[in-house]
Amino acid sequence: MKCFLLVLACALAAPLAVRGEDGYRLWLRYEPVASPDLRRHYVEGLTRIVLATPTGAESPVLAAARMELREGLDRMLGANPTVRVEARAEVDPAAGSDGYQVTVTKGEGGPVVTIAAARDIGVLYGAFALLRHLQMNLPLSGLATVSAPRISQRIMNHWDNLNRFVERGYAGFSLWDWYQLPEVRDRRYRDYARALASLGLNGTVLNNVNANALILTPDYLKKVAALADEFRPYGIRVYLSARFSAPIEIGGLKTADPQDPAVIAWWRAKVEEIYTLIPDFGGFLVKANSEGQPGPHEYGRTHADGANLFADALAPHGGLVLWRAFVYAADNSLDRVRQAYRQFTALDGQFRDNVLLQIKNGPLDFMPREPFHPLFGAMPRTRLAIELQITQEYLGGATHLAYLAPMWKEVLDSDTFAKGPNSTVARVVDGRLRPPGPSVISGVANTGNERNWTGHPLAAANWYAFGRLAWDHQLTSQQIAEEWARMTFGANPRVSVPITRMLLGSREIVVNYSMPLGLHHIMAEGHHFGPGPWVVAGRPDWSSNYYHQADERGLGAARGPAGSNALADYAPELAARWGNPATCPDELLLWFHHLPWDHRMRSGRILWDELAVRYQQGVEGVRGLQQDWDALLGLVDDERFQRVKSLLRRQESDARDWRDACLLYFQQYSHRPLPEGVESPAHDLATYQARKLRYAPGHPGDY
Ligand code: GCW
Repeated sequence: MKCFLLVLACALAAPLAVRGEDGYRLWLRYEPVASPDLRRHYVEGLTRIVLATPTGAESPVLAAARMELREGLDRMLGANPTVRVEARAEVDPAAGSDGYQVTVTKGEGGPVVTIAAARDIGVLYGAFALLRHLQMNLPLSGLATVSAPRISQRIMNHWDNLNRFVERGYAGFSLWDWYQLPEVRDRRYRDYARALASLGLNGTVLNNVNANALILTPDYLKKVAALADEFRPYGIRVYLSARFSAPIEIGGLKTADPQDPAVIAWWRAKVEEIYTLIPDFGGFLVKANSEGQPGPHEYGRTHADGANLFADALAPHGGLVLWRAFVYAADNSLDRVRQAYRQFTALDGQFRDNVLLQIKNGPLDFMPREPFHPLFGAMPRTRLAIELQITQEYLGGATHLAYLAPMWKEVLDSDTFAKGPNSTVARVVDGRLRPPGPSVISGVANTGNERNWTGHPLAAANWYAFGRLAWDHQLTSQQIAEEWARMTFGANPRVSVPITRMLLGSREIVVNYSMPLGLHHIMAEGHHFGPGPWVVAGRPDWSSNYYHQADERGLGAARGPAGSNALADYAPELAARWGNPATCPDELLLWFHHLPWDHRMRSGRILWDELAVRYQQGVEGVRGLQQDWDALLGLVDDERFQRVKSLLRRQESDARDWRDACLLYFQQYSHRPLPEGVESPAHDLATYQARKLRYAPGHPGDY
C-alpha cells in the first residue's frame, strides 16, 4: 500500500515536476487566465455567445467554431457559456464574404456577444479572434470589431515530397503520412487545420512544386481527398502542385504539348476526376521550365499557353492556376534577376482570368534582403500573387532565430510606382491595382512532424506572422510579434515585451552577419546553410561571384546601365533613386552597385570598414539576443528556455563563422586590415573553405 501510494504520488507529481511546454499547441494554448479579476471580467461578459449567419443553419464549420469556443473558454476561464446558432440577415458590409462582425449587446439576462458573418467560415474566424483577444488578456470593451481579409486566397505551400522529405524543411518530415492515408487520419491533420483557420488561412498546396506526377494517380487522389475532408470544417481548400509532363508519365501519352488535343482532354478528365473526389478543390500550382522542371517550352509554347491549358480545365469548377514566375535558365546570358521579368512582361494580358502569376518577393530567391520583384510593377493586365518563404532556407533554417514579418512588410509596403505613388506591392497583390477577381498570397511552409511543428520554438512566429499578414497586410510587425509572444508565452509583459523585442531585431541581425549591405547569394552550396562566398558551382548563376563580383577594385553587383541594367526593370523614380550610390539605401547598395573598397559610406567609413563593422554588428546582435533570453530564466518554462538557449549559442557560433569566412574571403581583394572593434577571425580562410556540412536538413541532394 505504501508503495502504491508512493507510485501514485510520483505519477501525480512527475508531470508537474518536469512540466514543460513542448510547443505542440502553438499559439492556441488557452492557458487559464492568471488574474482573478480579469477572469471574473471575462466570465461575466461572456455568458451568452451567438453565432449568426444569414440562414442560421448548422454546419461542420459552425460545429468547429462552437467546439473551439467551448474548449478555449473552458480552459481559460473554467466557464461554459451558452453558444447558440441564430439566423441573422444583417452583417456589417465591411465584413465582406469571409470576414466577421463581433458585437456586444445588452440582453435580458446579461450581455450577449454575437459573432455574425455572411458565411459560416467568417463565424469561425470571429471565434478565433475572440479567443485571441482573451489570450492577450485584453478587456472586453475592445471586443466589438469588424474584420475582413484583404486577400481572398491565403495559402500555405508545402514543398513536401511523397516520401515525406520536405525540400527546404527543417522541422522533421512531412506532416502528411501518405503511406497510411487514406485510412489512418492523424489527429494532427485536424490540429493543422485549426492552426490555419485561427489565422484566417484558407488554402494549402500539399506537395512540392518540384512535383511528382504520382500525386495525380487515383490512389493518391484518394489520400488527398482524405486530407481535404479533414480540413474542410476549417474552411481550407486543398491545392496540388501539378507536374507538367504528367500526361506522359502517368497518362501514357507521348507528349505534354499544351495544344495537343489528347493532352487537353487528359487534363480535363483528370480535373473532372479530382472534383468528383474533392468538390472544393482549389486548383494547381505549377513550376515549369525552371530548375529542371518540364514545361511548355519543350513544345515551343509559352508560359501563357501552359498556364491556360490548366486554366481551361479548371475554370468550369471554379479552380485556380498558380503559375510560378520563378523561372531562370543557366544558358541565358541575361542577369538572372532580369530573366523572369523579360519573359513574363511579354505575356501580360495573355493569361486566363483564373490564372495568377505567383511571384517570389524578390527577383532572385528569398535572400535575407532583396528589393521587391519588378514584375509587381510591370504586368497591369495580369493577376499577380506573392510567394513568401516562411521556411528559413537562407536565414539559418530552424537553427537560427529570424522573425520574418519585417522582411515581408518591407516588400509589401514597397512602392512600385506602377500607377503613380502609393502603388505598393500589397495593393497590387490584394487586387486594388489590377483586374478584379481572386487574389492570392502564398507562404512556403516551415512545418514538419517535429512535436512543436516548426523546430525552433520561436519559428512558429513566422507561420503566425504569415497568416496574420495574409489576412491584413496593414498590421505591423510589432503588433503581430506581440500577439504571438503573448499567446505563446503568456500575457506577462516581463516575458512578452522582451520576446517581442528579440523577434523584431532578429532578421536584421541575420542580414548583418550573413549578407549585409545588399550582398546576396554568397551562401554555401546545396544546403545553403552558412557562408560560401567562394562557391564556384557547375553553372555561373549558382556561383557566388556572379553576385558579389568582388575584385581588386571593389565589391557588389553592377546592375546599372554599365552593368546588367536590372535597374531599368523598375519605375524611373526607383531607377533614379537606386541608380545613384548617394541616394541608394545602404541596405541595397551592393545589390545594385559595384563600388570601390574605399567608397565613402553614409556612416563616414569606407566600404570595406563598413562591411566589416556590419558583420561584427551581426555577431554582437546575436549576443544581445542571448542576453535578452538569459534574462527570461525562470519566467519561461524550462523546456523551451533550454532549447532556445542552446539554439542561440549555436547561432552565435554560426554568426562568427559567417563573419570570419566572408571577411577573410573579401580581404583577399580589399587588402585592408580589419577596422577597430572587429574581432580577428578564429581560423584561416582555407579552414572555412574546407568545411563540409553533411546531411544538412532540407537539402534534396542529401536524400
Ligand atoms: O530557393 C530555391 C530552392 C529550391 C526550390 C526553388 C523553387 C522547390 O533552393 O529548393 O525548389 O527555389 O522555389 O522552386
